[in-house]
Order: sequence, then C-alpha cells, then structure tokens
Amino acid sequence: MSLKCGIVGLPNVGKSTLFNCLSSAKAQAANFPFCTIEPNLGTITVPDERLNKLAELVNPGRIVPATCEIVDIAGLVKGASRGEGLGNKFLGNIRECDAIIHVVRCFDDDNVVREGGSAVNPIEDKEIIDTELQLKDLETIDAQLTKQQKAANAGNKEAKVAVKVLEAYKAVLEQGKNARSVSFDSKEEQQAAHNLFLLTTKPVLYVCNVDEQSAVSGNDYSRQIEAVAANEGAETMTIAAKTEEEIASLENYEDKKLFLDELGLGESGVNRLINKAYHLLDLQTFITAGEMEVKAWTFRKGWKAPQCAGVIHTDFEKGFIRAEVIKYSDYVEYGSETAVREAGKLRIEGKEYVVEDGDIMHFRFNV
Ligand SMILES: Nc1nc2c(ncn2[C@@H]2O[C@H](COP(=O)(O)OP(=O)(O)O)[C@@H](O)[C@H]2O)c(=O)[nH]1
Ligand SMILES: [Mg+2]
Repeated sequence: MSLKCGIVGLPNVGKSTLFNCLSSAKAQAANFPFCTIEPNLGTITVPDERLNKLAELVNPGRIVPATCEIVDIAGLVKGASRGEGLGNKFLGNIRECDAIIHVVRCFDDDNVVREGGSAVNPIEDKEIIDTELQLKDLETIDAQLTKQQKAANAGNKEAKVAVKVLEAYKAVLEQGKNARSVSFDSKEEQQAAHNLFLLTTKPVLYVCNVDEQSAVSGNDYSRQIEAVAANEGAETMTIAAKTEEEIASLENYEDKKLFLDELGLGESGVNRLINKAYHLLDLQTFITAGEMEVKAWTFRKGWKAPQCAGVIHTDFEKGFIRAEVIKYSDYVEYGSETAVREAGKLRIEGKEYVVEDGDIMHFRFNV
C-alpha cells in the first residue's frame, strides 16, 4: 500500500519549492533514495526513528522504510475546471491521489508576483482553488445524477441510494463548500459516495508557506487560513518552504540539525508533513524485523492481524494462522527477540487482533 499525495495551489505559492525540499531530503536508507520518476513525481521515505533503533539491535542487512509518492501538480488556475491552464490534465492527476496538500502563500515578497498582480491574500487563494475543484465535482455529479435518476425511476435500489448521495453532495457544493463536509451513516451510502471519486472528498492538508521569521509561530496570513480550516475541520501546518529547501540541500545530518535548532524547529518540515499526511489518512506502521531486513509496512488504523498480513503477501492473509507480536517498547527494553521471549513478553494473537502502530509482527501461515 503506497500513499500518494498531490501538491496543489495557485502559481508562485511555493509548490515546487516544497516539492524540492521534500525530494532533496536525503532518504533514510541508502537503498531507497529519492527518485524522480517524472520531473514532478517523486518517491520519498517515511521518516521513522524506530527503524533505526531496531536496526541497532538486529543488525539487519538493510533498512526498508515505508514510502510515499509526491506529485507536484502545476497549472491550476482560475477557470481550470473549464479547461483553462492545464485544466483537465491536472484534475486527472488529483483524482489519482490519496490526499491533497494544498499550499497557500503566506509570505510577502515583491519579487514574487501573485496571479493578477494584486496583494497577497491567502483566503482568496484558497477559495480560488477550492472553487475549481468544487466546480469539477459538480460536473461529475450532474452527469451521474441524470444517469442514476433514470435507473432509480425504473426501480433500481442502488441507484436510489446513489441519487440520495448525489443530491446531498450537490447541495453543499452549490453553497461553495467541499464535499467532504457531508458524511453518510449507512454502508450503502458510504459505498456510493466512495464510488464517485470526487476531488473535494479527498482528505486535505493546508500548508501555509511562510517566510523564515515566521517558521516557528506562523503569521497573520497563516492564522487566517488556520481559522477557516478549523471551521471546515481540516488540518493545517506552517512551513517555511524556501528555508527548508536550503536545509534539505545540506549534505550532513549535523548541519541540518544545527540549522533547525537555530530556527527553533525541532523537526524538519518534511518530517512534520509526512507524519501529518499519515495521520490525515489514518495510516499506521507495523514492522518486521529479521536478519535480512528491518522493514516498515503501512496499514490503516483498525486493521486486524490477517489484513495486515495481507499487506506483505496475499498468501499470508489467506493462510493466516496466528501472529507473534512484540511491542516496540518491549523490543527496545529487552534488546532482542530471544530476550523478549524469555521475559514472556512475546504475544500470540489470533485473527481478531487489532494491530497497533509500531507493533513488530511475525505471521504464521499455511499455504
Ligand atoms: N520570499 C519567499 N519566497 C518564496 C517562498 N517560497 C517560495 N518562494 C519563491 O516564490 C517563487 C515561486 O515558487 P515556486 O515554488 O516555483 O511556486 P509554484 O509556482 O507554486 O511551484 C520562487 O521564486 C521561490 O523561490 C517563501 O517562503 N518566501
Ligand atoms: Mg511550480
């Protein structure tokens, strides 16, 4: 399960700068360097200190962190939903993403022009992008409504559910709200909603791009965005993308740390952003630790042991017998799997076990 995040925003807000600082963040393990597949597509590793700690104990051949794909989606301007700019191409790119990283300009700089040449206005920027995505969703919905209404009139049960969902979405979108502001109670409605692949139902993280002085506590612009995002129940974060780009370009870990400390930032923006994205999508990590490799695997919060086994291989899920689980803290405390076993801390869990973040898993299965 690989996570894919799309970076959107108006021109000149700092999308490519953010992309560059993500992409030049040297990967945690040498065998998984950042690789650019296309100029605007990169794979980055998910930072996880636990892997390094475990590797010190296990001495594996390699460390394999989880990965996340990042796409820099350029060309989104006013009128994009009608095909302006790169129009539909970029909307297709967004559709393929699991989450949207919406960058908003929260810095003053006379050398960087805002679209149309007017003063910096993060709220308006956000609205322009939101509106384009909403218009595209309305188009999707109208096309579906005609189709589903016909089927519903002919007595099709599923189509009736779909019509209800479509109408609920249409109502909020027409008020200028995002489709994610609606939620559905029944499984059938949730499924119908999912099948639409709307743009504004995707989880969003608003990233306020501030200047260096505001890196730690934000500024008036970023506070405006935080206030409207809070109203929508959306998450935000503040990042000084240009500064972080400089940090990311430093070769050496100590230099990076020094720079971050000087700014008063404990953790790099890249780390914060990836962790936020994980949180946004309810993603967690379990770990397998052996001589060959210490490896992170991504799963969705609430998944049970067999489902998690299936992340490694479908046979593991089909033939699942039981899982041997070591809590991360126990592994670190006792120092080895053998010591954990001897201390009676290795847990045997069945198919109802809900895997927790950081669990070190060993699956027993039958093929
Ligand atoms: N002063 C300042 N300039 C920035 C900041 N972030 C980006 N820029 C500059 O703004 C310009 C546009 O940035 P870019 O990342 O290309 O924007 P994009 O069009 O959204 O991809 C570039 O010249 C960047 O160096 C920032 O936080 N402060
Ligand atoms: Mg760009």
